[in-house]
Amino acid sequence: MKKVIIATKNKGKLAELEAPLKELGFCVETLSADYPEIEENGTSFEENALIKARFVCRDLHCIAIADDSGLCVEYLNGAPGIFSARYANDYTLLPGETKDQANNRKLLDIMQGVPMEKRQCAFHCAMAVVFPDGKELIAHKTWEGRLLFEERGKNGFGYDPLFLDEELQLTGAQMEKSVKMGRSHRAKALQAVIEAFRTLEK
Ligand code: ITT
Repeated sequence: MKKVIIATKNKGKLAELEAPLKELGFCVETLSADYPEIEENGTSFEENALIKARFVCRDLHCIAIADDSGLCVEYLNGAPGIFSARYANDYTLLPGETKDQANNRKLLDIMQGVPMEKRQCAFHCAMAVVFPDGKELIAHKTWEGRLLFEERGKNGFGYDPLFLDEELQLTGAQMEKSVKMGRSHRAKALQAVIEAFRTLEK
């Protein structure tokens, strides 16, 4: 069985990647809680995904899979984009507030007064797989939707409560995980790299 390490410290991502990789027959390992932060100094989702996967592959001598993702809002010229995880770093957390909640609060503040017809947005995910022999696979997929005026739903993570899938009329946080994994940027990118992986093995 092929061993793969998921190079993420984000529990939301991990929850979405671990089960499908196991179902595909991989022996999945995760990073320890005290694993060092990897500096994401790339200028694109692809660069950052490769930085993370290369670092972990070289450090732990194992196939590594990493995802760099974020929400791009058209009205904000693509922000927060690659800075999605750190968007509200300039905000002081309210008592009991998580970083994800602060990011959502900042985005709602910045988008205050912008009407629904100008609130198109898309999740992006670049997924990278790096092999100890130097081979690399990368895929970049998106999930289009609209930014709501308030949070809806309790599932998922990050910007999910604000992201409306217009076809289903549900936010990412109102969907069951299995529904999100049938439609999301991450699910599509994972599928693409797995297909490329299978082709490599033939
Ligand atoms: P790792 O680098 O350890 O994987 P991270 O949280 O720093 O964790 P990113 O730099 O890729 O990861 O930032 C992704 C951010 O984009 C994440 O923190 C969420 O806020 C947001 N995001 C990405 N995918 C999402 C999804 O499916 N639903 C909601 N928010 C998402």
